[in-house]
Amino acid sequence: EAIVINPTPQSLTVRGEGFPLPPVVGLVVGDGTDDAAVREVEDALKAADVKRIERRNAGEDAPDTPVTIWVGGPSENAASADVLESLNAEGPGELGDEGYVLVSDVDPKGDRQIVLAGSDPAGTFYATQTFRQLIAERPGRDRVPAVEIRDWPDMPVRGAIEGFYGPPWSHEDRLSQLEFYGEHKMNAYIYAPKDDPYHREKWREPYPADALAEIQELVDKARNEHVTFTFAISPGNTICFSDDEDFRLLVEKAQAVWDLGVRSFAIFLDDINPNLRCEQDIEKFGEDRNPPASAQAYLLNRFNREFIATHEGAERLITVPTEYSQPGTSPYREEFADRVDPDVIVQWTGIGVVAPTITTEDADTIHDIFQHDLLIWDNYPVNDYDRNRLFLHPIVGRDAHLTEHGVIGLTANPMNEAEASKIPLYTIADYVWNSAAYDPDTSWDRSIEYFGGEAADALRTFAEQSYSSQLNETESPTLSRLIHAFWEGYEAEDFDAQAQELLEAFERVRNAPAELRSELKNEKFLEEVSPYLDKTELYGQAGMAAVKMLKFQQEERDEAAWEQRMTVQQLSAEAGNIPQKVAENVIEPFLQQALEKHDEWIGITLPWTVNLAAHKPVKASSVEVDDFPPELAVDADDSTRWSSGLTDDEWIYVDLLQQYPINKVVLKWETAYATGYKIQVSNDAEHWKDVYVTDDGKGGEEVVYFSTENARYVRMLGTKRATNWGFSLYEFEVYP
Ligand code: LTM
Repeated sequence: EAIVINPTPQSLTVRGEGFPLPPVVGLVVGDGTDDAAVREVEDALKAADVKRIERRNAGEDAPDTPVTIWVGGPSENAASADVLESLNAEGPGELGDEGYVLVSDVDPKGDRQIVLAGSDPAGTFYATQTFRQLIAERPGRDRVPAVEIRDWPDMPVRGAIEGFYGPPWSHEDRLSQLEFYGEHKMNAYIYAPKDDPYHREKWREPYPADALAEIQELVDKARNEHVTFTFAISPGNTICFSDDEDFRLLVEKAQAVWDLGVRSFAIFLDDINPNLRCEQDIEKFGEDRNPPASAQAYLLNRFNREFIATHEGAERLITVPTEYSQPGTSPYREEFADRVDPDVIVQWTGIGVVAPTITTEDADTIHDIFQHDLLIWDNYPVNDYDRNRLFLHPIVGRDAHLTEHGVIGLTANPMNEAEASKIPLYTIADYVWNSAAYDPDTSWDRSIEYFGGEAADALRTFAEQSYSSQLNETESPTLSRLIHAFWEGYEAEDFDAQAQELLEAFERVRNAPAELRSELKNEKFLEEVSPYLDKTELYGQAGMAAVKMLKFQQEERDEAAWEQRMTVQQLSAEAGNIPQKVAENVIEPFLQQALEKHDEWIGITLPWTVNLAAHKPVKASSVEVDDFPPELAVDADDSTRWSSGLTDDEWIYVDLLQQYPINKVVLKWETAYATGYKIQVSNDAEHWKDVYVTDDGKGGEEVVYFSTENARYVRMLGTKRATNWGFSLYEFEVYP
């Protein structure tokens, strides 16, 4: 049984067979041993079914137990050094900050010893996290392996930044995240939710008492997990940078959380209008090379000197400049670099807001420009810019040696879905701790096993349907591969094996949601991803029907194939009503292609007198009068009508429920309405293509022809109004 530890340790040597964990275990702690570390060991032992822990302080007689655990490095527990020596192992002295040694073995006297010794308390805490994973129940393992682990982090700052737009995480989400970070040796959490009003718009206002009470709890939790809680504030849109009163309010806000135990602060300047607004700033900085950068630097330095420097124990100030993602230099960046105090840490997203890759060359370039320590603000797996997607693949595309190029760490900006974020965050914890050993595929497999437990297979199938992003092109890796093989076989008229494999894969997709709902012990996750589960199930079922349809077709069982076809169409339409995206560009195109193959087989040529839009789902940008909903434009009744709103971009679109080759639209409408309009088509209701554009609308009954397009959605868009009345469309007809 392989030893699985996340993040992957820098060095792990197996020293022997190991030994079973007995019901009674001795624990020796020093006066200075980290409390959180001791608590972790005790919890881990209880979880591993140890019935009694005999605890002693260093200096007392060692407990006479079959296995003894020594917790604390040289600065915490002097006794552990002797035990390490008896086990012929070096101490953690050379390993640097947060490093640790974990040795479990039998000493020359035959005593079974386990030493968890950090180079500092955080290191000891991490040793206990590794120990917890080492003894966690695993099939095929009932022993504590005899190992020597010498471990340390690559990146000094490792963690997450709650820096997204949209619904902030709940208090419970945050507490659970902090625990997760501690377990996976991440040491940073930056509190910066864009839609916490007190963080941005209402930055001047103090937090209400209940919010402060929650922050207090988070700060305490973070401390227990060896996570630095950074309190961030984003005043850039409304602050007068040189104003004393504004500065006083900023300090007051910081002081309120300092009093709760916060020791790390960030002032963020991203996504703001950088132009100076107040007269005082214009007068003070207006003549500088780059006034916005100059004003921002003034504020940052003032806070750095008057707050950070005067508060003993405060960490280095963190900021993100307004130009955080651009490729090269600029007057803003140069001014910012020159003026901001050198000890301020500058966050940077990589090149691009969501950077597909972050290379050592990129880091060199940006470090040369900013001349400050860089902390990556990694916009993966954040999904605030695409709220109907999940990003669940492992982190990829970040170079293994960024710390040699001006980077001191990485904080990942996660999804609004906190629990789901843990799947990629697990791999991020792995990458930031031991970048050179990081392997995305194995890290992801471990993440799925860890998160999924007994439902890991179902979770893998589900997560594979949210696997692509700007960092990773491959969506649904298993299905994509099997679909490709299936079509190859289909064209060669020999696809029995491929069809069977694909059918089974779709069956797994169909079953995964129900399995997760019954077996995964994570209600919060199930709630977060509920619509994705629904859609996955529908797509799995539809995929199965599509494969069967083509098999029946091959067997010339026409009626059976037709029945499956109806199922495909029905399920695909149902799935299409769920806006969340699942297996984007994989399952739906497969279904459409399968339908087309069936069309070809049965020789469907659509009668071109059939109005495909009649009674199909329809949407419109607005309904001016309640009695005139868009359905009335597709009800095949020329006397009833949809009535639009009064803007210059009124659209109405119809979903044909599957792709058809279309080339004609008929509009029956008020002559007096729009003189300009366009007809557009789409297959996903997101990316639209113009097929007809005019500035010369006639009104009445207008017949519009265009070259044949395969499309599922068709819309018309009023662009130029003839009157200031609402727009009345009696009928919107679409023909093949
Ligand atoms: O990335 C930065 C520095 N700022 C914002 C984030 O708040 C936001 O979450 C991401 C992703 O949309 N993009 C940004 O520009």
